[in-house]
Amino acid sequence: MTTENKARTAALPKVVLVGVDLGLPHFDHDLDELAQLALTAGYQVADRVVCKRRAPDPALFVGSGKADEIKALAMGHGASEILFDQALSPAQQRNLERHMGLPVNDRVLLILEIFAQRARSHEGKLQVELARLQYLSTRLVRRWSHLERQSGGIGMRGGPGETQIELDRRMIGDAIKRTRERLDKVKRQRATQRRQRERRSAFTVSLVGYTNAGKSSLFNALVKAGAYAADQLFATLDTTTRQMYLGEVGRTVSLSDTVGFIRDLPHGLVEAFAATLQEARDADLLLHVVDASNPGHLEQIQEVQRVLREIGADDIPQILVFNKLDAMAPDRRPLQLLDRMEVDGVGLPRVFLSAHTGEALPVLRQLLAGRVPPPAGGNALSNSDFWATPSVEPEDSAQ
Ligand SMILES: Nc1nc2c(ncn2[C@@H]2O[C@H](COP(=O)(O)OP(=O)(O)OP(=O)(O)O)[C@@H](O)[C@H]2O)c(=O)[nH]1
Ligand SMILES: [Mg+2]
Repeated sequence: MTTENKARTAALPKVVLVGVDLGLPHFDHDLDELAQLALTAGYQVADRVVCKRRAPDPALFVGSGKADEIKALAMGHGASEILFDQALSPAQQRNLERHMGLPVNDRVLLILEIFAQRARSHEGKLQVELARLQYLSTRLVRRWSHLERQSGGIGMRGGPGETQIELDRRMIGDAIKRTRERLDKVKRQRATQRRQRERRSAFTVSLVGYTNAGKSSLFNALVKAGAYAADQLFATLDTTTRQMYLGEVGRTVSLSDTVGFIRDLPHGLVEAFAATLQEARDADLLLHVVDASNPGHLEQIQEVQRVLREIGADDIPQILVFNKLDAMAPDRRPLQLLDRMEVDGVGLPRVFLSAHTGEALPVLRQLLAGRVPPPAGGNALSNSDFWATPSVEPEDSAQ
């Protein structure tokens, strides 16, 4: 780390990360993903606490002894905030803040914060705004109980606070309605653009995948566009679409880079980003990009499949792109760069490649070329025909 970087990091607010192992299979014992989310949101991680519980404590999520321990640790580090890996209920968050005397937030808010920092386009901003308003509407009571305590005093019970809550609820409700209407308008514009594309009978391919898998890097490698790729979670929030010429078949297909998925993606965000994700929903083919060098990549695949089901895109043909081949340990390198892998009972073509070095990129292009039906007017194939003619033979997968 350079001196300049060190100084910059030292100035960032410190946080203590907390993860509670409830025996769920996807629990991240090292809290690495939460740490990366925290870094992306502009915090520095002072310490990590992991504890085991059979079930969350309804009041504090952790036991009160553990809460004391976390508080002492946070004090010792001079931390200004505590971040939980799991979603906290409004009551748990409120109780924890009282107990700790520090702001306590969860993964959901962290993701919302990153989205808010990243949103660039009109549509992206509206989407984040909607998700934030929805999140806020469930936490309103907390904010106002805080104000009540301040302005309360003897003889001032209830009254003003409650009116304020009512007023605020209504304002938030109105704001949600307005934001939704504006988003609907953008959605209609998108639909028009899509129809125009369809009229040109463009074959559309969408890049989907877990955040940081390398979707934008692959997008750039395929179309030589300048999409923002960075070692941050949610580097991309807006869908970018470019035409990609497949010289192999003399056809142009339309390629879209999309927002990344993540475990426990706040539900409001999935809903808010439905317009962006619509691009994936309407694609003829999905390139599901996977960071093959990530030890948790199998769980990440499952998470992406879950979101695809949620947005109704699970019936679209998929090619698995196992990216970051260059970063895989030599003993994990597959013997074949092209094979099939079973996901949710379906055998999917899988290609190992590196968006960085360009290794095996031509294999993917070939695979794509083999899947693009001839231009309209020619012998156009339906999706099912397209899927019934795999150019790759089923094989036992290497992993
Ligand atoms: N070693 C290696 N790193 C890669 C490769 N492709 C992408 N990366 C790195 O992985 C990180 C994430 O890449 P992005 O292309 O931004 O990933 P993304 O899937 O678009 O991420 P989000 O937009 O945040 O969802 C960056 O640091 C890239 O440099 C690759 O083939 N090899
Ligand atoms: Mg990206």
